[in-house]
Amino acid sequence: AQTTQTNWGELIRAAATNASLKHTYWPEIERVVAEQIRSARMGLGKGAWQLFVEDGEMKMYRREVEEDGLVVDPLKATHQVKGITGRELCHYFFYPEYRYDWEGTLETMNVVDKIAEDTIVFHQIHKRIWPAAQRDATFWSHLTHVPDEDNKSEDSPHIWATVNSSVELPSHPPNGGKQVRIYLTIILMGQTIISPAAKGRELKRDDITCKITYCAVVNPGGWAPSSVLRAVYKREYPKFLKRFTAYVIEKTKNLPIKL
Ligand code: 6CM
Repeated sequence: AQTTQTNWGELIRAAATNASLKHTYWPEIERVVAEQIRSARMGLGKGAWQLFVEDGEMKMYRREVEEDGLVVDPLKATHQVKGITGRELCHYFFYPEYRYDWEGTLETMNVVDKIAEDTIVFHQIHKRIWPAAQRDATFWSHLTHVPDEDNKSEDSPHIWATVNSSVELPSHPPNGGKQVRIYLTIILMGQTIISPAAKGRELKRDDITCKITYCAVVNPGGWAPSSVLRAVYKREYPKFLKRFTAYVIEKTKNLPIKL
């Protein structure tokens, strides 16, 4: 039995900026981010996860779940990529200036509120997928880092994470336009592993590997045929994770390593 339980809330608070801590969203951000980190770190656990994509180091699992006839299958993906850090991974996922470069499902992205350097509120319109109606989403996004429990030495890099979670915005009511509002909770987490061979000398990109966990639960908000939705996810999630990680490798290859 586990005797000590990590207080993720405390660790997330320690990493947060003052502007985030003071915002009315903070209690929710802390709760959702803690819950997402806890479950991303848990691995596959006992749930009925089925492997539906395997491509090199990348593995994607889903649980088939429907709510009110809508597919809301939770997704859990793991991947390992050489040459980048968890911090770099989450940097390019979080900051809006890079999003159009890698997000293939995007029609438009707007920053509704930059609450702080580590918390941003977005409105996104996604590309229409035939035969369903177009979707949009409003969500806060929070960038954080916590000490690595598997590697407790003082100088070991932190685990970095970006969490996106839907929020209602009076300025952007759901189903106001021609889009159907989707609801999402997503975490992208990166743990940096440093090769023991690098000890005592300057670190090179060849010495580092990023262990990635990506979990997503997306409620499509309104009717969409289950088979089409599952086919879209099976195509789009692997495409996203491959394209995005290749993008981070390309962006960072000539930059100093940011642990
Ligand atoms: O996590 C990803 N992207 C983030 C930044 O954009 C953010 C976005 C999440 C939206 C994910 C939903 C996209 C699916 C839109 C189409 C829905 C169509 C329904 C009708 C089909 C019949 O967290 C990467 C997201 C990768 C998406 C596969």
